[in-house]
Amino acid sequence: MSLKLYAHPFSSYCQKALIALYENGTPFEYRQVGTPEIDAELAALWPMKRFPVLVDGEQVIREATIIIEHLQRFHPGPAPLIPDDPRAALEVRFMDRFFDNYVMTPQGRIVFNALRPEAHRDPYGVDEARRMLETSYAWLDGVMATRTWAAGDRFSLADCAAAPSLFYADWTHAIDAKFANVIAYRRRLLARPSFARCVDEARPFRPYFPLGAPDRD
Ligand SMILES: N[C@@H](CCC(=O)N[C@@H](CS)C(=O)NCC(=O)O)C(=O)O
Repeated sequence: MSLKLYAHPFSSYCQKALIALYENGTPFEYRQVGTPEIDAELAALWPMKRFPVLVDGEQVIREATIIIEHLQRFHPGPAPLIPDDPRAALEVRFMDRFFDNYVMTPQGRIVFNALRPEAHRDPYGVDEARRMLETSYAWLDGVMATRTWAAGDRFSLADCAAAPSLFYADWTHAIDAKFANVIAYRRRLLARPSFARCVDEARPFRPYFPLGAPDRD
């Protein structure tokens, strides 16, 4: 097997890449981080020690978005996640950036703050992150009023980013009932078999969620 993925089932960015692999039934070897041996392999591949990292023969691909771009170009399957049409592709890439920068990032800020020693916590930063999530939910609610998937009618790279972002963001800073389109979209994502599989694979790790995982998906 030529593809190896360094990942962990509970990691949002790993789920993003896994959705793309599962959508296309792409075979790969799962190198699950969290053991000294695999962590050392990851550190040798990417000193940032962030995951997912994909190894394709001699090539090392870092960053979930680039992994999905790589898979589409070099290991295409039945479910293309970036459209051929350049305008449609830009919308997909824009929405992918939206979810990473304005949902996943503030969500992570709140979670990482909870992991800090008490004396180094940053309540001002957490407030800022919560305000950004509120702005993101409100903007996205308007966008999703007319869309099934993040960039239109077809499931794409943007939905790979959206699924774990909204999943964990709702746990971290609940999506208010007034954002009914976002809530309905999150439900559609949970029902998508590729993401449902990620959620199931991550269930055993829920006790490790730093803010305390709610008793629901
Ligand atoms: N920008 C990276 C983010 C990757 C990332 O932050 N991954 C987290 C797991 S969700 C990680 O590696 N955490 C380990 C750490 O922070 O030490 C991507 O898009 O792949």
